[in-house]
Amino acid sequence: MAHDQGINEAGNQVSDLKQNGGCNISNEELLQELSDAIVSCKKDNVLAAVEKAKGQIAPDVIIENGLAAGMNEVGTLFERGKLFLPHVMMAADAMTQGVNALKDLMPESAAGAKMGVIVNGTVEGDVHDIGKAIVSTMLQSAGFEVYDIGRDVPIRNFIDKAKEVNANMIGISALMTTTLTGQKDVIELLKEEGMRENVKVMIGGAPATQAWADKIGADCYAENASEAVTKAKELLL
Ligand code: B12
Repeated sequence: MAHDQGINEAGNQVSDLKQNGGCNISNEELLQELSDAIVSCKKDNVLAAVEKAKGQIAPDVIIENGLAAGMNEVGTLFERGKLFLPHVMMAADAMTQGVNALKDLMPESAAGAKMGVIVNGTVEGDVHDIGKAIVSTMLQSAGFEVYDIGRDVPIRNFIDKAKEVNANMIGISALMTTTLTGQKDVIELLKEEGMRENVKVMIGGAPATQAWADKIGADCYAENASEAVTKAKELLL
């Protein structure tokens, strides 16, 4: 079964590293190992790969080009029927733990409030929060003050939280075509509340696109967390 193959591949890679003492391993190989570890759906493989890579590769690159790349592969295997929901849940849990193991290396900037206040969450009806959490972490380490309001968040809560913390921007994640309209609903409610002029909106998530952002009147769309940081800086600084 493909799933077992994945586990074996990642397991072998971990033991290869041990054999050569972790020396002379290229960044490319380490990133591949991180990705394979996610595909193995095993937390221990992921944590071992993160431990190995973190002395050599920047945490944001480990996350985007290693772990997230593996998660995308998991998505593809899931779509092809080669992995099943329990595997995806295990991979998601391993991914979250891998990202958590890197958080200490991404210190919060003291600049926070000066750079801008951002409320970030995943829309109502949608429990996917791995990508959104990565975006929050990267925005925070770039110096923004970030309020991550979680997943499956009612539309009204985005607005209430933005009011409460006087936010300059709202980030809205949606991972399913069926929940994408939640991004539009947040913008509509912002308008109704007379807040649209003062609060920028950034959208993201796999089914979101620039064309969708234009259609619903979002200020920007970002494809990944690094781009989210670049675009937030462009809009808020
Ligand atoms: C992991 C996963 C899960 C996990 C989620 C765990 C968690 N805590 O998040 C679990 C197992 C719980 C799950 C459940 C379900 N899932 Co699911 N899941 C996935 C999977 C495989 C990967 C998503 C992921 O984490 N990717 C890795 C991260 C790093 O990438 P990302 O989320 O895209 O985030 C990046 C960018 O998009 C961007 N970004 C993300 N958010 C934001 C926000 C802002 C503001 C910005 C600027 C950028 C940004 O930056 C991030 C970092 O680079 C996808 C497949 C896929 N290809 O996406 C399916 C997928 C999203 N799931 C799907 C489905 C259908 C479901 C379920 C309904 C179960 C089912 N019956 O199959 C339930 C949903 C229940 C619900 N109501 O929400 C479908 C959605 C189809 C659709 N309608 O569009 C997908 C596409 C799989 C598929 N092809 O069928 N899932």
